[in-house]
Amino acid sequence: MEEKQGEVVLIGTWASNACTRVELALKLKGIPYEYVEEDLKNKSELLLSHNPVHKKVPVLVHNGKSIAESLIILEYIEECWNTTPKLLPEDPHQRAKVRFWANYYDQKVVPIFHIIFRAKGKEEREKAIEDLSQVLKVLEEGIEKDFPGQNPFFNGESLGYLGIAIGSNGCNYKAVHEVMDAVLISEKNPKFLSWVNAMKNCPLVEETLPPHDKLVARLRVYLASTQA
Ligand SMILES: N[C@@H](CCC(=O)N[C@@H](CS)C(=O)NCC(=O)O)C(=O)O
Repeated sequence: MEEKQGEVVLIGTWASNACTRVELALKLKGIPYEYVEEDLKNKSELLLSHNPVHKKVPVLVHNGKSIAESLIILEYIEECWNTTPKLLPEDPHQRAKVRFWANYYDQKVVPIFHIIFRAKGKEEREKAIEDLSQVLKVLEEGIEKDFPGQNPFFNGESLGYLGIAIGSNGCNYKAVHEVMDAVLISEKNPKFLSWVNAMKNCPLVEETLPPHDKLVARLRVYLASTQA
């Protein structure tokens, strides 16, 4: 693919939560972009040249310059297109807090989903599901404490940085339940459930998340590969 100056290109793959984040931010800000679907089993020269360190998607290429890592890309978008809707709150302490919880989600929550997929046997899986509930409880309590009486997932009417960071992954929970034939996120985490359900109802999120059935099929392939 030939890169043209002045254009925004997203190198991604449809099933990736990290890529959904970037698409949500670009769409929210109304930034036109070209989407290039990457085959992760046969990585392109385009991807390898733009993300030689991690060799992962998403990569945003803006005016020929590449930015990798989804949360860093969100910050880049916010800084470059400093228009409304804003992804981050105005107050520096609130900004730090939403970054903190987005980072917590990536460090603590996301890895447990992978552990659940890779678990060998019922006992190992149940232990991981319990661990997931515990880390989500910490998230629920922390967010309630840091943002009393507020909804930090939205900036006013519009989805914000934390909503994008968590919703891109958490909103797919029903597909994960279907594939695992188990309830991973239950009423043990009622706030988390209500947060992601509210985000799922947001039309932009609905149109940007991978289609449920297509995602279920992809996750079944992933599960089969971990159990082989
Ligand atoms: N921390 C990265 C994670 C990116 C990531 O894991 N990308 C996956 C797709 S979801 C990937 O490109 N995997 C290819 C590989 O691991 O070789 C981010 O947030 O952008």
